[in-house]
Amino acid sequence: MQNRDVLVRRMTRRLLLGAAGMGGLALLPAPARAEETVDLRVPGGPSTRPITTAYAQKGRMILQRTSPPWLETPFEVFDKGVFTPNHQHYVSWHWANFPSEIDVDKFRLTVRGHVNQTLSLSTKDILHGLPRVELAAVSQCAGNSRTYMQPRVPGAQWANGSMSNAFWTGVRLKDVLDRAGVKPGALQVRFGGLDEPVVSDAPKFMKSLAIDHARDGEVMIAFGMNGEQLQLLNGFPLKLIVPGWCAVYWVKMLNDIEVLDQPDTNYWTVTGYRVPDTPHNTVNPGRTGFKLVPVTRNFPRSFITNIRSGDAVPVGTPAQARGIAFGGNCGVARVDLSIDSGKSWQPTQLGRDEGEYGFRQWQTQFTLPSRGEHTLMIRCTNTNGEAQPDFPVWNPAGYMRNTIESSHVVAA
Ligand SMILES: Nc1nc2c(c(=O)[nH]1)N[C@H]1C(S)=C(S)[C@@H](COP(=O)(O)O)O[C@H]1N2
Ligand SMILES: [Mo]
Repeated sequence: MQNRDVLVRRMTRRLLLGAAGMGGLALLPAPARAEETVDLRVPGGPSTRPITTAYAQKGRMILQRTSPPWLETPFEVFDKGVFTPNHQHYVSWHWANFPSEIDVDKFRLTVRGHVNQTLSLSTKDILHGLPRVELAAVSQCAGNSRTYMQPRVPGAQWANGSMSNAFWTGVRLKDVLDRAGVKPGALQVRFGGLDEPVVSDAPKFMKSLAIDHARDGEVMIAFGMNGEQLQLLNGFPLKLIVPGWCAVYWVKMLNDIEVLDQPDTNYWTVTGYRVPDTPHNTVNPGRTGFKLVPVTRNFPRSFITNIRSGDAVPVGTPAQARGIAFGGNCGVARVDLSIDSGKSWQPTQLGRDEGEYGFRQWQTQFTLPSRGEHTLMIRCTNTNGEAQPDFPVWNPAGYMRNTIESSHVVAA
């Protein structure tokens, strides 16, 4: 990320060139030929998925569904650095009906509802009329890692790659709301994008935030990711960034902001994306009668990225372990490794802090004392003192899966 200013200048110029750079992207690729597959090591299978390179602006991705696209970041990408390259940033949409081409000269972001003045902002207004802010943040689908839930639950069978970290550039949502002038009595702010349901009686995708959250000065409207304009599949030209919160709130192709003085009753806010109101949102399979609440923030997680289950590790000599962690809704305080199935833990060294909402690299050396099978475990504790659970989170919708991750290795 050197030369950030140069990158942002270049991005700005390109964004203002209009649709030229985005014109006519083919969103529906040729049917995937499963020439290359990846083994996600899903207990009980099916374990393999095709790899695709057929999507506009995207490189090698795991194909979970063709249309609307669900493209997963291959796990080895997380071993290469804390910022997920744009061409491998995961993709998820609810409805297939979204534009493949956007004329940025015609594009407008509307701010309306319980405000003094309705706004219709062009991309130029956003790029040049408001203070610019930048921040690293992990976008994680609430369904990330769902495929590892046991018993299995319906929904996108994501492995651990429906998460990505980027350095976002944009403007504060607060500044945009202030310009419209929020009236007293405002309760929530609802966000919608250019995508539409494929059938008319299905609910348009929208999400809302409480008014104080929307005005916290951190929630932003991004036009850049990792020093380039947003990729189309990731929400070009504007995307809401809600640092520390689940990606379902990060509305893509954002073109409508509505300040509400009544609670939002739309499907995606009151019915979709809900979890048990229990610690860690977990319940025992089969249990019923619990209260459901909306998914909200992220929780701390950590992964070993350079060693996989089944790998051989030399016995009696130091080996290197490394990976990534994130604190959820705050920074990473520590990441600890266990090489004896969780009986004892050793601290790891944390890499550079790129911002509390982003990935943090960790690394350490360890020595396996004896031949045979060993279980490595990795545990993140965040700056609020919250650690990963040592049991697997489970709920019927398969959201917010979390546990201390294990790798079973063989010392030889
Ligand atoms: N407009 C719009 N925004 C959306 C969605 C959507 O369907 N439409 N899906 C949400 C969900 S559930 C996820 S996980 C993220 C995925 O963002 P990405 O494709 O940029 O990775 O977008 C969120 N924002
Ligand atoms: Mo999601």
